[in-house]
Amino acid sequence: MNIPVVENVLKLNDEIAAENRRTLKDAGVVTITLIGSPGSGKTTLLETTLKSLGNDLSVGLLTGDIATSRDAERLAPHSPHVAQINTGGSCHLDANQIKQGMKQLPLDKLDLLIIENVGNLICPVGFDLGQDAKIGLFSVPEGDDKPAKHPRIVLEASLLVLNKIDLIPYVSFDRDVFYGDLKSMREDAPVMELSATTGEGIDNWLDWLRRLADEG
Ligand SMILES: Nc1nc2c(ncn2[C@@H]2O[C@H](COP(=O)(O)OP(=O)(O)OP(=O)(O)O)[C@@H](O)[C@H]2O)c(=O)[nH]1
Ligand SMILES: [Mg+2]
Ligand SMILES: [Zn+2]
Repeated sequence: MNIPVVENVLKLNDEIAAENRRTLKDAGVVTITLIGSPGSGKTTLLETTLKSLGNDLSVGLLTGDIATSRDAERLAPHSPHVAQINTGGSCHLDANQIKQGMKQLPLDKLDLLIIENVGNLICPVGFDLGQDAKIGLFSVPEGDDKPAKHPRIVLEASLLVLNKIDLIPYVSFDRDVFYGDLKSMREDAPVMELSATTGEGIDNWLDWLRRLADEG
């Protein structure tokens, strides 16, 4: 019996991701992917970002979820260029979904494309989408041990964000543990603390985004 076996799903994904990367580069769009656990504050950070950026940059957004368009509905008041991708059960976005999502957006009008991945700190890290930078989002109530438990995002992210710092007085979160683990894995790990709801630290984040968009 000759049973076909797809040996490397990631290989096909990588080919489409490379195609996405070329298309985005040709259109002059810098692309980032936001990766973090469910509820870590990805959409809230994007709401605050869009409100604070004003007309500085033209931003397109693709939001990934297993079901519902709720994240896209939250972002639509702040940008005309928003599309939701429903993965239909899959726990991460793949490059082909991004390729389809990109068709919904006017790439020639965008400076920056932000992809909110499905809330999940594990397999989204392994699926290249064609982005220029991955951002790993941790948040205070998840606990100070999350970098140690998720080394791959720590090693691969262009930037790590610690969100919800307004909650530090109320939960047991030890910065020494958080930073100790991070630095033992990656001495020069780029980390930024902020609160997407109070706005503390948001200026650093906006500067980082603007610099990235300029370089692209
Ligand atoms: N106190 C506090 N709450 C926050 C902060 N950022 C987000 N939240 C709250 O955290 C909850 C989840 O936020 P979302 O932005 O929906 O999280 P998400 O990562 O997009 O979630 P999924 O898309 O479901 O994975 C909401 O109740 C937010 O108001 C923050 O900086 N401080
Ligand atoms: Mg969200
Ligand atoms: Zn997955």
